[in-house]
Amino acid sequence: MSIKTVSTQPFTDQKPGTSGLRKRVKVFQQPNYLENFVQSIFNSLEGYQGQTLVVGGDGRYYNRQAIQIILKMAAANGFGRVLVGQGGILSTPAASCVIRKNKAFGGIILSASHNPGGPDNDFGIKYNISNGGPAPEKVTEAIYSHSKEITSYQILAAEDVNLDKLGTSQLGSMQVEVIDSVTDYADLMASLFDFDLIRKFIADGKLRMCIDSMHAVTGPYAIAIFEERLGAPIGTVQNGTPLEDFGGGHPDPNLVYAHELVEILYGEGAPDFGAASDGDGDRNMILGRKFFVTPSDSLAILAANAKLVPGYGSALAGVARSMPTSQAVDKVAAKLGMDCYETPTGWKFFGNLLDAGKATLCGEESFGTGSNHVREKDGLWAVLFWLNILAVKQQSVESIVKEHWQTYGRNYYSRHDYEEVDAEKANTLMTNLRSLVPTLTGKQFGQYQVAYADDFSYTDPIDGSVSQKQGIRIGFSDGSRIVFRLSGTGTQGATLRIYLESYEPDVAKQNLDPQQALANLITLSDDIAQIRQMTGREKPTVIT
Ligand code: G16
Repeated sequence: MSIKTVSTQPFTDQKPGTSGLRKRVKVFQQPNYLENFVQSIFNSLEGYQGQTLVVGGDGRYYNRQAIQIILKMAAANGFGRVLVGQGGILSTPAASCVIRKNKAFGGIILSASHNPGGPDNDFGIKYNISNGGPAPEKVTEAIYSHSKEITSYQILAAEDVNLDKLGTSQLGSMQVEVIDSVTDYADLMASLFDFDLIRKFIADGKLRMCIDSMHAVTGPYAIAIFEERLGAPIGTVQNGTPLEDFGGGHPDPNLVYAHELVEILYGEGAPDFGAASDGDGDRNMILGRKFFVTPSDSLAILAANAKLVPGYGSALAGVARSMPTSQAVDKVAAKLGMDCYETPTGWKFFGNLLDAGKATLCGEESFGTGSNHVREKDGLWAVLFWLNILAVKQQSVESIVKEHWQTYGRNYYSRHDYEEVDAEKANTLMTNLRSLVPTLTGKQFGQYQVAYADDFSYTDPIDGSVSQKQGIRIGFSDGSRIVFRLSGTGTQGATLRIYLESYEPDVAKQNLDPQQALANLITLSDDIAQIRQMTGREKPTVIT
């Protein structure tokens, strides 16, 4: 087996976004496109010779082909060992778990998360560092710099590796170990949650649930954990076989795309609990019977009840949320006397806080919750956290949430997305807003007075790195907020996100529909940003 050095030319569009490089499959299938990016990752690293790399993905179209290329390039570039999930499958949190458990140098995860899969849809690749978390900005910037200068890559001329058979084989001087995709992760979950209690709760018939894996990566994990280890009836996990095109669906666990689950939980004879995960298993949606838990509330409720869960029984070090996530968890942190950090959007910004022991739980409005057990957000972990709380409290999801609002007040919350907007128009809208920002403080808009307005900038408290222009915040004197930012994960045009939040301490006023409660703010957001005029859209594509 010989190492080939292949001449190549740079592509100009390999700048990683919020979470790695996401493009159409067809873009990745261009000659040298994937190879250039993988070589740029390796070129940006130091000291990996002879070390271990973890590789796996969410099973979407092009996963297997990409893995074969990566294995041969890792061998040619001098890695000592690669651990790859069986069939090329590793959920994002499981990959993080495997990197940490094996003290690997890093990992490459293949996923475009919740974006649809298939030959005409999306693919993605991201690099995770040795703590198991997404590469921080200084690493992704270095990868991007290398991608602009690359002239050649190295690849081993070799047969494909059999990804379906567990065990070890040799690829040049590198060892390839095909590992069980589920066991390490499921063991970690069993070490954090009271599986005996949850199993009994299910066996006693006190909890009927439905878990929707949306034909994406969590199927095998969910079946192993909920049906096999916790004894839930077979069939509890639906859409549990990972498919290359996710069965034609959009594996995004929200009320719009997880409609199959929503219909069950809002239908006749609905079960007590429902949950869905996304393409790569790091997102979650939690439902009670005829009841939706917003991700921001979910984070706050997990934090408030963490003492009930074995893995988190002693005090939490602190909590962290991304800037656009509602301030519900801030209230919990204040009451429990712990620190609460506000970071830019992107799980990578939690890594330093978790490593430094400053935060134990983290979460984002984008259906992501997690803790210091790995360095990625973790969908099934969030489901198990909820099950553990339900089993201890023996209450319904709805009553737990409503009790929480009584204690802490309710943060009404909604995100309005305008997808695939013309990029130039979206950028102009943001530029206009930026120029308005310095003039807004103190201004009155109907019932709302602007208390502050800025373009969010974050200084990492651990390494001092600064991330600017992370979204425009307009805060009002009654605690309401509007945030505007452009998504960093879309693959077509631009996605404009508007995050709306208001605070309601009065229990008598906590039962409104969020769109109704936020109606005035929604109108105001359009007045300030001229969304309809600038985008040419009458309404958002997705409301969550
Ligand atoms: C990724 C990031 C998250 C982020 C989300 C949305 O999630 O890991 O931190 O909140 O994208 O980002 P944006 O608003 O820029 O589109 P995932 O699940 O897509 O990997």
